[in-house]
Amino acid sequence: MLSGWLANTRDICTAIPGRNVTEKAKKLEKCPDPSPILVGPLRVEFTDPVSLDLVRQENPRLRNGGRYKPDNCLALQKVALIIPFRHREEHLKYWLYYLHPILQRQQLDYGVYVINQYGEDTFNRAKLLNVGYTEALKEYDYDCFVFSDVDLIPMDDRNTYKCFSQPRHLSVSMDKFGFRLPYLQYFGGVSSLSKQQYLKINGFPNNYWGWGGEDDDIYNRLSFRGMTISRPSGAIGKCKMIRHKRDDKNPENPQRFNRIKHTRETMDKDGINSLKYSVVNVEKDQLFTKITVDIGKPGRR
Ligand SMILES: [Mn+2]
Repeated sequence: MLSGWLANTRDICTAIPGRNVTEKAKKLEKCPDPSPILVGPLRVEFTDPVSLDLVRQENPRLRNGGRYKPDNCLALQKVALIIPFRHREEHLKYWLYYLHPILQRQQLDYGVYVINQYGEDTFNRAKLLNVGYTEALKEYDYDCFVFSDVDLIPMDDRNTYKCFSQPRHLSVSMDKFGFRLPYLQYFGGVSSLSKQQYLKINGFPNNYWGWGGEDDDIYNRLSFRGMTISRPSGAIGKCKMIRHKRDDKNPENPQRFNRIKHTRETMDKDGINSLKYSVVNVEKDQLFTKITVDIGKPGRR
């Protein structure tokens, strides 16, 4: 009772007229780490369809563009969530349905960026991730980037979608792989890098067209720059993948085996410093910012 009364008194004091908003914002204390409102293991199923309207209704505190920050404490990190995308509307609905409440409980200052590859040429996941990094930074001073496939949903909200002192692999225990890592160097699915970690490796490769290999190239880059992979435990890192058929325009990349042998020579000239693309459209929804981009198509070599 007494502490409640004191808290109220303090609220009244900070509400003295004349104090401006910036001054009030400075008074916010840092959010506790870990967040005290996490619930742990979650039920994740893809049987009942969800609608964007339902997700909007259930997340009334989101600001336009899929932005959120806690209003009673200062978030520890400013996180941009980057989702490479094309023709996966159904998966995106589930992603938004499950992730928005989780990210809010994790008390992050975050924004969701869906990076939609324009046209029907071969898909290029890593290049879309580079675009997401660039476009998100144009909007806000993000210090952390979480790169997530659209079809992966964490099964425990203690798997915090933030950055760590080493690059983080978050999807360590996928149902698709029997809830284990397929191999020790695996860095696919969901990962996070701070701005500093990302720049240290010149971002991601732009020339992996089609399925596979780009995540191993990213792993090579990190290890060649002396970094190691941070991971949650297998229990906390459990996640579910939405079952789907291979996309038509995302065939296995036959060049990937050769490419990942040469990361050391290619990484300094192919990456964020050589990224070229053009923005075709930007859509701002309550649940996301969707940026449609023309990233070209595979060249020779
Ligand atoms: Mn998939």
